[in-house]
Amino acid sequence: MEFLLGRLLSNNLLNLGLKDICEEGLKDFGIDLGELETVEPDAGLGNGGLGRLAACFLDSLASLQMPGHGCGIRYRHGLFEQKIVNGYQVELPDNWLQDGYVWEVRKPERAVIVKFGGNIRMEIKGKNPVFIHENYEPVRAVPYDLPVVGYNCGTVNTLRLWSAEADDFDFSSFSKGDYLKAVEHKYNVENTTQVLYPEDSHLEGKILRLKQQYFFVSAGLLSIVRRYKKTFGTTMEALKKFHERIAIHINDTHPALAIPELMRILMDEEGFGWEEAWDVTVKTISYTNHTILPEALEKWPMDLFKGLLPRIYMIVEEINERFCKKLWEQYPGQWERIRHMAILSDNYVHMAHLSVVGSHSVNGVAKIHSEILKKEVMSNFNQFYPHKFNNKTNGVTHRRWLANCNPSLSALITEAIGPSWLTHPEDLTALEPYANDSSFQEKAAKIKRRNKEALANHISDYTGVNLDVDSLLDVHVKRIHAYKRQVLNALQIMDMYNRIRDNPNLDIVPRTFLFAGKAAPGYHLAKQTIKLVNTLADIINNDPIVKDRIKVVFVPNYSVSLAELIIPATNVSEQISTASKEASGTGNMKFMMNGAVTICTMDGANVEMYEEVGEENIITFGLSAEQVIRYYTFGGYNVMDEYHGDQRIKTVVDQLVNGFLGTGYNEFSDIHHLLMGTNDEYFILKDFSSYVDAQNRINDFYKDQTIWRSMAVNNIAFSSRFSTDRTISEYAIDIWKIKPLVVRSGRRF
Ligand code: 26W
Repeated sequence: MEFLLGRLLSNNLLNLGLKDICEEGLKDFGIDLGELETVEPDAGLGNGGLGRLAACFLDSLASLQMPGHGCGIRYRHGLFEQKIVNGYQVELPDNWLQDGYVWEVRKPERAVIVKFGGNIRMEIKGKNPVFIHENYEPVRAVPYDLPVVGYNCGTVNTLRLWSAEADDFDFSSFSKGDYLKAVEHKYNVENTTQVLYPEDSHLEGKILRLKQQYFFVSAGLLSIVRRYKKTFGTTMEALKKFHERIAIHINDTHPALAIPELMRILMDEEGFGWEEAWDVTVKTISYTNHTILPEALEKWPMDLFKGLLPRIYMIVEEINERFCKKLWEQYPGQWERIRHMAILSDNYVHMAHLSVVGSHSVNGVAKIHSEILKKEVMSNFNQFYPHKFNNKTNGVTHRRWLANCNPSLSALITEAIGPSWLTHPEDLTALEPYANDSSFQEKAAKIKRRNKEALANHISDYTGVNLDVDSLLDVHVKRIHAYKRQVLNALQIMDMYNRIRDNPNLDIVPRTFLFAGKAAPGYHLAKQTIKLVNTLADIINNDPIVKDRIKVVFVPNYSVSLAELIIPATNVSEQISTASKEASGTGNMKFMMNGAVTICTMDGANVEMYEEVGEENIITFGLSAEQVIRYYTFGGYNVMDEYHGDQRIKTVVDQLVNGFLGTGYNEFSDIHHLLMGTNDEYFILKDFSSYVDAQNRINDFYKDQTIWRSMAVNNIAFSSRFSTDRTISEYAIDIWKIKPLVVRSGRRF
């Protein structure tokens, strides 16, 4: 449902082997490619990690010459633009299509009709019941195709984005003279794909979102089946082999309606019986889970679901009935267990349950996350379907996130180890010996500094803050969320500030704390967190006692393009989620690839980064996932022990509400409540002390630049496992059973 593409121009040039020559050619005309690029709008058709992962997958699929395509929604408005006014987030619509979009090709001849609402009539034809959908609202789905260009291989796949369109006039209404009704109809239909929902970890049960889900799923499946029949024939024989030639992957539960929709098409349109259709469906579909936060697990009120999708509801009911019957056979009398696993229960349709039941593979996105799925969140399902569960650790495309966004570092790497790493990221490990090569270290450090200068220019343009390019750049960028613990970082900065005020000669390396990220518009705590960071920036950056040794900056409107500027300049990467909560993280990998040192909890993919790079090259702290889960299950934690037991903690918590920050007393009351009113649900205060210790270790390592630089180079070398080339190869072999389809043998550059 989301593809967070960012800009395509320079990435496509890189993958086509044309970037250098274009850069040179444009120079002759006095045009800078980097500047020209900024004319392209960022395609922000995603919220964060999940959508960006999908975009990285597309790059690796094409670059590995795999026949794999994307299917999504052409939102008229992508994720909102963030402005900061007086320290507060303000949302503006993202009008990314206003000047047209050069990469898309509209294909009106491939349009399909998606049907909403109405009623279902059953007829008996011969001996079999057939279901006829009547009085529905037809919505025309028009595809816009974007090319997905593989790296140096000739493969160009497709990302097909669907747009809802109505005929200019609804003639039946218009002929009756009801002009307004006709225009209203057009408006309502086109509303379906108007806007991306900006919540990335909390479900708002809005009917329009369910409509979006069915809209793109139905359109996508109708177009897949149409293409399949054209290629392999329309006979029942051919259709029964559907799963041998087609694999459909659902990115979280957002497209889970693919399960009942494929059942519907096979039964109602192609004449399959239930058993045959179910066999093909389960063998076709696979599912990735991206979050275990309970508030993010999708469930839809039954009534709303039934009204919008009457035929799909009937099919889900039948899936549920047959599933519960099987559970009953396996667990006779265990009503509670069955109720917990049912697809329909408590008046809701549980989309994660539907996804597990209707697919042949369920994977998490990092080892620890997949284990938590199996042992905790989906343990019942794992017992019932142990063969379905597996892990596929996330990655990022190292072509966009190293080669394209950090061309100088990339050239230095190629100079040292040759260019094979661009297509074989595992070759990056050949850099290891360079970690202690002082000339390489020096060159890498110079590049980092130049990247900081480029970032500093942007920041002074957008925030007026002058970034000290000689300071340690400590970066916390991602969506703002309690579990990601931007608040922990802010409290630690407050403590550091208090220490400087107490001892103006405190021995610390100059540091810039950079934050960026969007808050969901209705998420008050996240919005207060942004205000808190901006308030700290105001106080600290203007305090003469600090003498510019620490600075705080919040960079507005975090996006793919901004990440491409920030990440190559970063020294310290903050990955400090409450252990067990961050499924994987992918920003963590991008920073590592660009030679930042990570300060982190043992959560998500941080655990595997630690395994790869070794304990001497990463700074870890805090409770383990096991400890966190144990506290949640058995209790035993009291935030008052932290508050009263550590003067530093008491001071910074009190400073949130005692006027110290120069704002109204209630300005940060939600944050105060998060800490003190919920018994510190995210263990921010519990982890505070070990976080401060970890920050001190960073300080000490950075003082010795030889050590620091060797850590940085080791991080680049051992990031090789986190390329989506590795991730996609695993999906291809274990789940999709697809192989490269060579369109052009031999690499040209
Ligand atoms: C229903 C609202 C909603 C919208 C989006 C709920 C949940 C989501 C996503 C599943 C949230 C998400 O982006 N999850 C992130 O997925 C990344 C890619 O796998 C992981 O790296 C992140 O850890 C995970 O938070």
